[in-house]
Amino acid sequence: VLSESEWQHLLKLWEKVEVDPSEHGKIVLLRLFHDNPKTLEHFEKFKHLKPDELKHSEDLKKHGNTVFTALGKILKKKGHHEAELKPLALSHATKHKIPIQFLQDFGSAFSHTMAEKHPAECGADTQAAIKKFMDMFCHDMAAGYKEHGFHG
Ligand code: BLA
Repeated sequence: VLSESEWQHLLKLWEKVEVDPSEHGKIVLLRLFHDNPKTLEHFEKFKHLKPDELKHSEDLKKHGNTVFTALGKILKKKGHHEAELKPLALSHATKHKIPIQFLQDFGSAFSHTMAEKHPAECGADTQAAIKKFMDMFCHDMAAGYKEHGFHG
């Protein structure tokens, strides 16, 4: 459970992210694909692209926007995100089949990117809050996965 001050740190950071969610999403996803190349294999539309094509893909920006819009909606619920997570757990368990480990890898890529891009908004307190938030997200997604019989 996050404290009110931890949520405030995250919401303050998110004001920076919201200026350009597709660019933030793209950078985090490129980092995820670099850190764990297995994650890229789950994307029919990206896995055949050459590194340079991926880097300049408009479609990756579009997906980055999808991811970061969803993440922002979840974050703003400050833990009361059941309604937002339900469809996400369903699609990720039954359609995309994304192991929980990959969600954790996304969390690391997200945290590292934020620390690099927004150092002023990303002190030790905020980094700890990001970790708590992503742990909560992964935990709740895993619970949703189990309901659909996916033990990713
Ligand atoms: C699609 N992922 C989606 C969609 C949303 C998210 C809203 C479209 C709607 C849907 O299919 O449910 C949301 N994706 C997220 C969020 C995160 C994220 C909130 O990455 C991060 C916390 N999904 C993952 C991870 C991978 C992933 C880690 O969470 C990759 C390893 C894959 N998401 C993935 C794929 C699709 C998708 C393959 C379908 C993409 C497409 O073909 O359009």
